[in-house]
Amino acid sequence: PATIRREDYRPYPWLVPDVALDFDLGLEATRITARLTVARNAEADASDTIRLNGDDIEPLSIKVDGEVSNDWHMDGSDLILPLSGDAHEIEIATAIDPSANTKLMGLFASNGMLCTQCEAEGFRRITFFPDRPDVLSTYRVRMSGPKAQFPVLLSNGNLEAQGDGEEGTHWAQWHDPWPKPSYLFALVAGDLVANSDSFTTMSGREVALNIWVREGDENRTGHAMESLKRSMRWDEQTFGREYDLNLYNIVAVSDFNMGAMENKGLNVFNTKYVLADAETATDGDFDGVEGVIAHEYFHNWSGNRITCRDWFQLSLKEGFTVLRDQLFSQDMGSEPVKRIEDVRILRGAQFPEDSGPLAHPIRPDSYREISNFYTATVYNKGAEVIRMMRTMAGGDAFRKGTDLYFDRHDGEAATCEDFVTAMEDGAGLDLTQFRLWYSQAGTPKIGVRMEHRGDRAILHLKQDVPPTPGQPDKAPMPIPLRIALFDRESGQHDGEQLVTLTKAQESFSFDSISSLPVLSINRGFSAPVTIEREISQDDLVFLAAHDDDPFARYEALQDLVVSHLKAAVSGQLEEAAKRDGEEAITSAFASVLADDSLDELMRGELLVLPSETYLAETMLVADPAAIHSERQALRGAIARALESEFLNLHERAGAVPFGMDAAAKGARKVKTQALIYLAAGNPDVARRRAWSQYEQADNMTDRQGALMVLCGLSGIERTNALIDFYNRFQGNPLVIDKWFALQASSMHPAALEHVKALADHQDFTLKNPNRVRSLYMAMAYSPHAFHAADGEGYRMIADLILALDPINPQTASRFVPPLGRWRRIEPKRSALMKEQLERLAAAPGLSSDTHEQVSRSLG
Ligand code: HT7
Ligand code: ZN
Repeated sequence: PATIRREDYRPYPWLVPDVALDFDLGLEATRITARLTVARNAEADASDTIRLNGDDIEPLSIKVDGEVSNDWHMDGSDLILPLSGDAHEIEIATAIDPSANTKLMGLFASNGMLCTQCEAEGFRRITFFPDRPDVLSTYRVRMSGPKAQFPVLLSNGNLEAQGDGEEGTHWAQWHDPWPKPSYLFALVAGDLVANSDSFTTMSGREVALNIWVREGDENRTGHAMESLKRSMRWDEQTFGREYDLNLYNIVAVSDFNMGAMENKGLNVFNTKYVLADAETATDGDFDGVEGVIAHEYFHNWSGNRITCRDWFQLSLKEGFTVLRDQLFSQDMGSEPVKRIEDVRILRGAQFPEDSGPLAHPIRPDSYREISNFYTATVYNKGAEVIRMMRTMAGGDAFRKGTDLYFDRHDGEAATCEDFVTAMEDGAGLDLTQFRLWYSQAGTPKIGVRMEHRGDRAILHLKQDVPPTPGQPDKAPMPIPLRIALFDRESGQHDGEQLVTLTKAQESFSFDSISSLPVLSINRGFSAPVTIEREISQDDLVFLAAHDDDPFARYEALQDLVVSHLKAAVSGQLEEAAKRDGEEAITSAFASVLADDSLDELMRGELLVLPSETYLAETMLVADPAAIHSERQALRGAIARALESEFLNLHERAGAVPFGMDAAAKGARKVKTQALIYLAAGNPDVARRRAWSQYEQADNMTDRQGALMVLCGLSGIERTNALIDFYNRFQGNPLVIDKWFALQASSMHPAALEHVKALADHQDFTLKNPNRVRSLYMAMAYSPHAFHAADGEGYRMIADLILALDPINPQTASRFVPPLGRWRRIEPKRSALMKEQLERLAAAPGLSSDTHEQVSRSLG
């Protein structure tokens, strides 16, 4: 398809106030009749035709105002109808085969049920329609089908009527009173059971809640239901947002391209984000369920009540909703731990995107396939940008801004600019320069130097926003930095301050400071930037021990490790200096292990070494093998020096009985961290301990942690644990996904061979996105296997892309970005990566999704 540009936006010439859809359901054949009332849009240029989007469908019959029309033509896959009057009724019949829909967009079959995914452009695979988010309609949906096969019939809004039909069929009619764009339409038909509950809203309205799953899975929906109720209450209390229907349905499906979808009143979820119990889900999985349930619920206001004018505004709903789900999870659990986790995701996924060929602003200027723009930049950097507004405004003023935004734009298809203006008006901020965060891509690099003169401390800051594709020159952006100046004698500071760097270079002066302070900067990660500070190892050790901002403390420890590993990888570190560095890091880790003031969840976070991907990101050109071996070597050195401490930690944490409270979760976290270190320092001890942790586990967190460690080691324990795990959980697809992923992402020297064998396993299929991701995404993001020196990992990913592309192009195209890093990898591997991209570019019949990513990656 052609490139679509933000600047070309024009309102649609027609309003479509009402839509009536009639579905005659069948797994192999579903017939759809769509009736649209249309009226001229006075705010758009007049047109004597109407363009209705289609994708892979044909009109079976068309009527205009009740009369059969033959006066239509196709323009590509769009249907063009002449319309002369001011208002008309259009009726179009189409037919589709949901069981053949392997793209999982539009109406598709999954496990014997029918369900839809319409965001972003799936509705046009069901019927011809102005499939764009600024056309808002009320929907009435009637569906009928065989009752035995589809006993449950669901759509958006409220159930108006239902009944039995002829020959074992039944029907249901749904009406959604809230005008919505087509991407929020949903339909589900299947043999499902519900976990039902209710919620009373702040104004006293009773909302029926249902989580629909396949029979047998209902006892694993309790956490999702609790998370939903907590989200509903939290959004009332924190953002003043109340739910607006009397029914909230969630359906879990096992074949899904993403995590979940916020369709009005009928969310569709990947089973991964609904089903959880202690035996089959880790603590991380539980957190994932809570976060995604909250995210989709919060979309009811940030996305559904106020939607996007066009897909360039995607971050309007996604960035804001990610921020809202992050704040919710912070409130439900440990705030600093959640913040560290979110920053780790940003650095692991978004920073590499922002520094590579696929970099784009959070509000892109052009695209060919919108599904390629559901990115960490739009979602996670988008959330950081709104978080910065919150930091600058303060919590109360920020709430005034969001209140005004919700008030002013309720029922509209809005823009990022509308959000920023509401923030200016409601929160009292001047965001003139801040708007650059919406238009400029790239992660700003902030140079930091502290100087002491007389009784003043002077903070010198400079910023550099690197060039990105299509944006060679950047203007300075406002960078809000929370800072504190520590007195090195007392280990105290006089209070945190917010400084906002707005120029390319700026200095900030602080009076009555008697000696050079230790600077704590970007506390709480107040800006999504890279800090390049001139700081000694001693000062980092000081901050790692004393900083009262948990994020900054974590950061000091990370910086200590990153700077050491960067030097080690460059090969320029003398033996003595290397030992000094290892000792400083070891003693910082010893303090973390000994610090009684830390809870175990936080201790667990502090013990996580920076990932290989993040380390590579800090280097202009990375050698993945050197990064891997130096990181492992450092881990081994820490582990050998602190072996008894890690053994004690493993023992102490192992004695904590299972529970879902923070203390028990923390114990599980450090237990596996201890094993990870022991595996690097003393594999024999680790193997024995991991095996006994595996065998004795009464929950998935301990079992998976132990299996993960065993997967990276060789020996009979590894084999036995893998066999046991598979047999124990055979038939539970989400757990078998873990079994695939653990092997594919392991540190085992033969990991690549394991992936090859697993691709031929009877349980492997390209038709299920979760299964594909569990094997190949795990491998593509495991630097060890992916970057095998002979290029075999790259070839395997390219082979996968070619095999998957005709089946599910959206999922296939998501495997291109790891290869797209080629410019930042050492020359030999870089050439091998590029070779695979060129092979893909030359492949005939590549989907537009994959083609766009490949050509941008090479461009
Ligand atoms: N808003 C939802 C996006 C989504 C999606 C996009 C493209 C293809 C399939 C999809 N499934 C869901 C998810 C969310 O952000 O909540
Ligand atoms: Zn979302």
